[in-house]
Amino acid sequence: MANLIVTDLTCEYRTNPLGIGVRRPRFSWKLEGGRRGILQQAYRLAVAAEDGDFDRPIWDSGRVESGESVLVEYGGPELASRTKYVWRVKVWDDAGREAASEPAVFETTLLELSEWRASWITPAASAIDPQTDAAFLLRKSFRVKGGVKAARIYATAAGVYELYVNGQRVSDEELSPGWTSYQYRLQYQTYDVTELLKSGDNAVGIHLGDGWYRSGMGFEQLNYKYGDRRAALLQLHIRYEDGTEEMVATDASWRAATGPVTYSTIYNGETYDARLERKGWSEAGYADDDWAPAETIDLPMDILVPQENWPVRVTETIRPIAFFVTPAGDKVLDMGQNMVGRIRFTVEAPAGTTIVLRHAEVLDKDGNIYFGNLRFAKQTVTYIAKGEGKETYAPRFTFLGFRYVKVEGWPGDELPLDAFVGEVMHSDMPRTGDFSCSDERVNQLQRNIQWGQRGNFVDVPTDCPQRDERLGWTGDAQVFIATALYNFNGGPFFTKWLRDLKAEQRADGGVPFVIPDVADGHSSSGWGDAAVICPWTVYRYYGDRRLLAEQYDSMKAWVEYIRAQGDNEYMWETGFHFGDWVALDAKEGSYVGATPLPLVATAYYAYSSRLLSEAARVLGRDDEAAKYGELHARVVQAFRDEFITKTGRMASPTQTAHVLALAFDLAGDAAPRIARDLNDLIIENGYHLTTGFLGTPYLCMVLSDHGYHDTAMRLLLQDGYPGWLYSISKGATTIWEHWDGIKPDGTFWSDDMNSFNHYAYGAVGEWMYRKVAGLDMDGAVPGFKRLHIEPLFGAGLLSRAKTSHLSMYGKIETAWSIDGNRVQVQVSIPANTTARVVLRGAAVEGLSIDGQPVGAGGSYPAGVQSIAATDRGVEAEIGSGEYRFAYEAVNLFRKRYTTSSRLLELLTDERAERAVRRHMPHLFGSPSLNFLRTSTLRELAENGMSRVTREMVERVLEELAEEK
Ligand code: RAM
Repeated sequence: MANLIVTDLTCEYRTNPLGIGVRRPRFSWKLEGGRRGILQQAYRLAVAAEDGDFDRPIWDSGRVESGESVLVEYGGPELASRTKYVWRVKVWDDAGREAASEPAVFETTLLELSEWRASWITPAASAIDPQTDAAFLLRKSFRVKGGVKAARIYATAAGVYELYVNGQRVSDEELSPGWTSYQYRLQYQTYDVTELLKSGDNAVGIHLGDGWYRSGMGFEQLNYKYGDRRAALLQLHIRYEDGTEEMVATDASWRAATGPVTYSTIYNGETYDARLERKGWSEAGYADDDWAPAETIDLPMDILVPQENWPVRVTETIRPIAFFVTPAGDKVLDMGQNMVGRIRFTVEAPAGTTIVLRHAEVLDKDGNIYFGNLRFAKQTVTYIAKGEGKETYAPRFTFLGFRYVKVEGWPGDELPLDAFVGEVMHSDMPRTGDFSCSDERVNQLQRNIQWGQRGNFVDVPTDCPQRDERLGWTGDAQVFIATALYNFNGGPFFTKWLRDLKAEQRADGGVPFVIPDVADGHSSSGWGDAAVICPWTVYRYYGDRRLLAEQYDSMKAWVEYIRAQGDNEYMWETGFHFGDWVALDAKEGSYVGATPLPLVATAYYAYSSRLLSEAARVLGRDDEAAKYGELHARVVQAFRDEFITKTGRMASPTQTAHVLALAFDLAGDAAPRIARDLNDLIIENGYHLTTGFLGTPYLCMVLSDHGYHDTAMRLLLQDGYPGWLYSISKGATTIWEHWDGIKPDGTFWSDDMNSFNHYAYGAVGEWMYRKVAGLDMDGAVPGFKRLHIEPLFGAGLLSRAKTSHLSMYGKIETAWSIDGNRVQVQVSIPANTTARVVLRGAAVEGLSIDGQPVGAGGSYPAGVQSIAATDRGVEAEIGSGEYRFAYEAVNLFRKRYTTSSRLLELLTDERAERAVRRHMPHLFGSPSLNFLRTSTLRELAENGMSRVTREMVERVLEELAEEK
């Protein structure tokens, strides 16, 4: 038997992190090794001082009988500030094997605010106009004696900054300090600069741009600014071998100037005049006599928090795939991908040559580059060459959303492709998910979802990355979070954002539309619910109880806010709501879908009160669990009384009304009928959806959950308008804001709100993982400790699907393939987890595992605890390891209606088709149903059809029989 290994040690989600600011950090590790069914029996955690002397540990948990291996809290004496610790873990598994990890480290940051000695500084107003558009340079020289043991910089800015020591960039982190609700919280960063210091003269430099702080943020040109004056704050701590320490901090002795960046904002881009570069400005010995003095400025210190989110980085570079000249005569580069980040280019040009890059997402139907949807955002980068040979440049204080770049002023007629490179920027979250299947269009959809996530996870979960908006829309975040967390590890990302949400929540519990709040509006149903849904989802995916506990009051305040609205405590019928935003059933000229707002609002009210009650239960607040459980039950009752008829139909005929009632379990006994009605609605609409932001995320999920997975699959694979694959047929490489962003005739939906990189509809990704590929977690246990694997196959429309998710326990994989009735399901289950595998259409006889037949009642292969027949197929309980199941499926693709096959027969003959045309003319004539060509009818007949159609078809069949 191979050895047990304990590996992948992380502290607060990170590997060997610097800058840990929590007092009780949490540790996670993974087990691996050599046999199936591994469960951790016990662990022993130890934390030692920097010297790694575990004989004299700072904390030793002793052997703890526990299966916990994720986010296990430090339990030792108080940790010291700015201190490195070494930790390790030993584990025992259920077979009595033991394993000890390699040591890992974490380092605390400034744990007390009082440790901040630095002052906020900015160029002296008397010398440099504080309102100048130009970025500032701030510098300071200092001496270092020999023998530096360690040196750290703690720094932040009101603005965005880049940090240099002795002429070198200190870090590859971009757009620091990121965007938070600056009035309440501002992240500072920790950098290890030990290697950059030298004995003797040194210098530190800060390049300071406007960023989110002063750029002017907010849609419709709100141009909200946090403050007028940019400033920087920095503290460098040098620790010498001899035990002494020195500190360099921002104060009035620093020197200030403006530099080559003459303009930069988030929406508009950056202007860089290379002739204004100050060569060597962050090096020792640079003559800064003609620089201005810095002055201190009074900005708050109590808003400082250590970096919480993954930093933004360039995570990938891509080359343009083409250069072309448009019909309008513009020189344009095609990056081949709608991306977010920037272009870096290298040029040789005479001094003063001005090169202008204008960034856009799409071409119009004539092939010209289209800027209309950017609204007021200029997304323009201007570079003025210094004329000293090869010059390389990329903007620093902005990011752009684009696939096409119009280049003006480039020397020469052609744009040489190798002079340009696209740098993709976003929060550098570890990628945790993959999905692929036999339909390449769906694979493109998955790529588009992931690109959409990357482009809109630039420190804040935004609606879009290109126009004058790029805001942390709460509704978009809540619909997408479940998909997001399959794709990338979003623990730290959402921790930071939710703390901002909590900080900006109103006293009455109302939640701003966007977080950070720069938009002046609050508390729409489906948007404010992010306060509840997001912390709950993070808890579900990572078992992060601490975040749930932290956010609990915010969750509760939101539910209480709803309760206080209007006269009816159990419904939400008042106020402004975005509703089923941009749904296709919206009235002409409106963005708000046809689903009644009180229905939407009450549905979300029910859902949020249920999650709140569950959160209370998890946190051991039993009274509140009961209280909100009761509230939930009453809201559900009110919903039923108002929105479901006595005979069990939805009173509102929209797809989204049906979807929400089912998704949030509001329908009770009426659920089967409502699900069937929804299925009918979809089929009668020719397998097209009409749903918007709130209905779409759950549409396929509720169909699959209520026995209509085939319909869900047909919706997914619909490549006509509207549907997910429609945009792909139009060449999309990201998810669009509107189903008809580009219409079938090539024209645009409209200029005023038409993003081509909006992740909301990418929320279908969760269903692809959970239902199509079958990689899901058990409802009762958080963090993927207990897995539920149940691929639904679906009408033979795909022949295979494959997915993986890197959970906190390790990598989960599922893969299935179908050939005729022959089904193969392969799974890989990480150590210290267990899984229930449901094999649809399988029988115990005829099932094999790893090529070995499983006899009824026989003994099971290693790792398999039980195998049982159910009405769905076979259920196997397994432990960790890799397994290959194979079987002949029975009844997998059952025909739903017997009339279908008869109709199909009839339709093969012309006489019958004529009869159908005669008896069901509306199927062919009516505009709403004109999709129903005979071929469609035949397809319906083959794959099950709606109630209405079925009844009519039956009538036709009867009459045909009589004619005979
Ligand atoms: C727009 C954005 C965003 C949406 C709001 C309601 O500004 O498209 O995605 O959440 O409207």
